[in-house]
Amino acid sequence: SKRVITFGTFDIFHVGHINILERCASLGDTLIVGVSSDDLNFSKKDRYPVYDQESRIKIVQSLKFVDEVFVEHSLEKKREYIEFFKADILAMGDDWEGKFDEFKDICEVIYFPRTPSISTTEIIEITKNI
Ligand code: C2G
Repeated sequence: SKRVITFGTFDIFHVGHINILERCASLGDTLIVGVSSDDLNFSKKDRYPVYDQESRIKIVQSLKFVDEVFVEHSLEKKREYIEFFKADILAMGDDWEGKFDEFKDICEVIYFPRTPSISTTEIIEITKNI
């Protein structure tokens, strides 16, 4: 049975997030999702997510095609997470194309095309101007 792992912030959850998680789930039998912590986001983007990690985790956990959820505390721990959760496949959106190829020695690495014209950043920009 195949185990798939993916990572993301999943802030202001939208259909692009559903699409990628659905595609990830279709690759195997078990889908494990690393939801990035509030602090990881702050260190990466210099702002906290709109929804805190507890809420983002609750949303992702409640999806029928997601089996396990954990907090991703550091980008540098990806290899540890893949090994700890015994993932056979790492799948991500293609905004990360090539970025995780270094893990091809321990799992299959797959990039899916992003859902066009929807993003958390765009939702924030649009709602600012209402
Ligand atoms: N995504 C997508 N289509 C969109 C928007 C997002 O397919 N229109 C995908 C991204 O490619 C990613 C996942 O949804 O695979 C989560 O996206 P983000 O929440 O933006 O995650 P990110 O901040 O890139 O966090 O370790 C990596 C980080 O945790 C990734």
